[in-house]
Amino acid sequence: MSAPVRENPVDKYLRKERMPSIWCPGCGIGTTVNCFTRALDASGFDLEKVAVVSGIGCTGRVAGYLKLDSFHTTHGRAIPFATGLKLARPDLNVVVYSGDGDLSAIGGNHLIHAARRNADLLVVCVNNFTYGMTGGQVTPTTPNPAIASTTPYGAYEQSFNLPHLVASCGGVFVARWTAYHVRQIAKTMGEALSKKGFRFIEIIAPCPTLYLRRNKLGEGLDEMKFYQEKSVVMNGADTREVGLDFRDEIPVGKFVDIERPTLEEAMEARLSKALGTKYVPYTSPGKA
Ligand SMILES: Cc1ncc(C[n+]2csc(CCOP(=O)(O)OP(=O)(O)O)c2C)c(N)n1
Ligand code: SF4
Repeated sequence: MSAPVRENPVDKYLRKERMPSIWCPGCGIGTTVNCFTRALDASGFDLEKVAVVSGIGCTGRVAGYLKLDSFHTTHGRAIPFATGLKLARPDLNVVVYSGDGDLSAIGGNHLIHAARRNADLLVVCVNNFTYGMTGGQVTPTTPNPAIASTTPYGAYEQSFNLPHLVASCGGVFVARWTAYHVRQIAKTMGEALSKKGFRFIEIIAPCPTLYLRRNKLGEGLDEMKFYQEKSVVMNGADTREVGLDFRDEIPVGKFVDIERPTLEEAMEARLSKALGTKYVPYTSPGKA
């Protein structure tokens, strides 16, 4: 007699009919999705009220594998799509899930303005330091002097320190972990899901197929060992100090957790002050 098969507690969050995923063995993206489903599981949120928006790329595929209202949008446009969704349906918890290239290269302008406005979004950025889906080109986060298909002699441009970029533009919650820190990611995602305003979680993740191979850094497991050895927990660190160098220490933790009015709150406060009784409060299907 065969033993009963136990259901994986995260199965109900996944579109299993779409499995297996496109992700390569050792890729860190799936690990982050596992953490996200665990955060949802622990949060007890009504899943009808959680929406995920992705752009393009290997990370952009996350939206398609989650059994939630999920949207796979165009390259770099996940944040404006999500901002519109949130304004139309303020009752939704809107999560943007995308890669470093999608968010900070073609989508960089949207990233900084959403943080400045304090748009009520949780943004999860899987940073593998490369354009995975299109063959390993250099991105704004590729550390100097890593090899990419477009920098065969090593990257030479200054790379973005994403936590500092977002914090300096006004993000209210900024954290970084690596794909090795699965419990911390799930806990931080849970915390961020419950907070209002522009929340940003960067997850440093392996892309064995392109970034690791090109830089002769081994397999996904080797990279996990590297994250274990090189990560330094620096909760509350000044984000100016958390930039990443090639193969040097990786500051991780929750760097920023502040309060300020969200885009919608600021708009309502300003308009009701300016217009007094003439102001008609904003209504929508999700808002009385
Ligand atoms: C307007 C436009 N330009 C370029 C592309 C090609 N493209 C698809 S995915 C991608 C890079 C994605 O990289 P990243 O966001 O780092 O995600 P990863 O694949 O590494 O997870 C690019 C340039 C596109 N789809 N649309
Ligand atoms: S190419 Fe890289 S980022 Fe894309 S699935 Fe493979 S390992 Fe992951």
